[in-house]
Amino acid sequence: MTILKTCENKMKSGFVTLIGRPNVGKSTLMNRLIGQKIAITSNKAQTTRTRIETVYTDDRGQIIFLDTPGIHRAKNKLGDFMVDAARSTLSEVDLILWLVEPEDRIEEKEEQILSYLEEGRLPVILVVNKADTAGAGSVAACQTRFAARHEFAECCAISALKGEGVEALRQLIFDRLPEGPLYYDEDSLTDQSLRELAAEMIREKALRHLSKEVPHGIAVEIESFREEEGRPAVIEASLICEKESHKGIVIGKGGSMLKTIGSEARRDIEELLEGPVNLRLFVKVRKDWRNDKAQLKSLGYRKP
Ligand SMILES: Nc1nc2c(ncn2[C@@H]2O[C@H](COP(=O)(O)OP(=O)(O)OP(=O)(O)O)[C@@H](O)[C@H]2O)c(=O)[nH]1
Ligand SMILES: [Mg+2]
Repeated sequence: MTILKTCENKMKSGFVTLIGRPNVGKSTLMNRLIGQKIAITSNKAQTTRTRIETVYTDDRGQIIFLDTPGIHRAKNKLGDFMVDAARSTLSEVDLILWLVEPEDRIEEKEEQILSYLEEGRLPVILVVNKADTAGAGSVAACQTRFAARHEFAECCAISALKGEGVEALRQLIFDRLPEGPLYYDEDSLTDQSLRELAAEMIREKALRHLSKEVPHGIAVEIESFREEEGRPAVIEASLICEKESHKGIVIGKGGSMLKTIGSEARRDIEELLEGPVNLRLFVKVRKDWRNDKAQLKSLGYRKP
């Protein structure tokens, strides 16, 4: 993204992070807020592994959103990296959106988040997501439970999935941001490269189709990415799994699992590149890569 040096009068702008426990709907909400699918989503916890920056610009100004991995008790080095990536955004932003679900109680992960919030003095909006799954009474009770533990700048209820309450939230965000310049070109959308987005789309299909511990041990590495005028783009990618016994599951009977992941991912990547794609997938094993510092680094799980 190119940084614009011009400064517009009376425009609002700033950085906003989305935090919360895994699976609460942070990535779904960020995609809604910018009106495009950039971050992958799934019903499996710990889908997002790195911080993802996106930009929303309209005549009110510009919001830079940071989607983050869910806060959880890390069980390996990848988990440590993820929690660090989420926590570090808290010192870089103007405003925090803390997402919870209507039935959530203040338990270990919530205590962890509260302790992070207490370290800074930034305004926090409590966002009760998945309001479509609960009655108004549960939503109000949830807000009361959380408001008893932290002084929120605002509380709101939304459904990121259905889009309900999302424009009202966008307005609340603009109301809270300072006047400032457009940090990025108004056409900017994300800091993620096409390679990174393609790899994530493949990982999303793996998360959606594989079960138990297998998808959590999957990483995707783009081996080659060739775009040529007038020809389908050729992308070769490897699905990395952490155990030999997972390899066969990822390939599936007669290659059926790999075929499903590949054809669904190809459709998404074709939409992204706006043209035909020839996607070739391979499966590799890198034993216990989630606990191997060098492997994590080479797979892109490193601090910027
Ligand atoms: N019913 C309902 N489901 C939702 C809503 N928002 C998100 N979901 C679902 O919740 C699941 C998790 O959504 P994600 O956006 O991947 O959650 P996340 O907080 O980014 O999760 P991590 O990346 O693992 O931390 C997905 O199956 C979404 O479709 C909502 O408003 N209502
Ligand atoms: Mg996510």
